[in-house]
Amino acid sequence: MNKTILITGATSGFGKAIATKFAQNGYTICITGRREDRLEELKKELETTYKVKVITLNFDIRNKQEVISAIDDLKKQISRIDILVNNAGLAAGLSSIEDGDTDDWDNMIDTNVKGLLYITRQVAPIMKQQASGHIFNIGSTAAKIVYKNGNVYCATKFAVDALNQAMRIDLLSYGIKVTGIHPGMAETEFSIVRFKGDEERAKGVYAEINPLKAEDIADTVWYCATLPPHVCINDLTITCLTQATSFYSIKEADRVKPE
Ligand code: NDP
Ligand code: 8X3
Repeated sequence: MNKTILITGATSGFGKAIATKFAQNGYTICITGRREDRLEELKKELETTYKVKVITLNFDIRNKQEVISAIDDLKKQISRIDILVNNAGLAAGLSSIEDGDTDDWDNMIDTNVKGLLYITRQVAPIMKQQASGHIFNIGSTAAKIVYKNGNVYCATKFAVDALNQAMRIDLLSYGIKVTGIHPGMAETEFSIVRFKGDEERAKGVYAEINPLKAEDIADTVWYCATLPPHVCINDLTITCLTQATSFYSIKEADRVKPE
């Protein structure tokens, strides 16, 4: 049976890599994001290269009505959703709490927490009716340990971690797997967004650590999604070799290399 995956925030980074990985493996791909041109470009690329069906859903996840309409539209085009990847999210700014920009706070809370909830509220009933499905929630190492100036971003990811645990309990009776994936530093557009387009500053975050790549996260999601039906990975933290937690990391050059 042809399987379907819905990935939020697939116009770049993890979401795009996950869409590509599952397209390579024959899934019907549903991708969301605000940048319509990027959605259309990815659809064309995946359909041409992998001969799979790709459905684009162009909306802002912070807008509840847009989320409801998009999933209603999607239901007219597909008969089931096997996997939901709650990936869309961002960090905006990096400031001490007394200096924080409250618009940035609203943006992070509305996207990372409320957006994830809006989508899940529409998709979970479909999986419940199927009595099967797999929800991935993309948290972060910042969901486990808070770091300096990360305050509100970390709080949104702690919320994702809590919701991941809660969803697994609520959906336990319906054969729905719920998996939290918690990546450490990965070079995507994440830091460019966090630093409001300052590409030099963003590059500096990853310059000396040999960071994770988006494809590493796609491979991890694929691994979790292809385990036997009775096995559910609840929670998985993944970092590059030079990072231990959201707090401790070293430079690649300082790592002791084998003789
Ligand atoms: P990117 O910036 O590369 O991708 C973010 C994606 O989220 C884009 O596709 C973007 O699409 C989408 N998005 C953001 N805001 C909205 C919105 N309001 N409505 C709809 N879509 C939105 O970053 P990553 O791939 O790195 O980030 C993906 C997830 O991984 C995020 O939740 C992030 O917090 C998390 N993460 C990232 C880490 C990293 O180091 N990179 C580490 C740990 C977790 P568009 O702009 O087109 O709407
Ligand atoms: C993204 C990882 O450490 O840049 O969640 O906040 S970090």
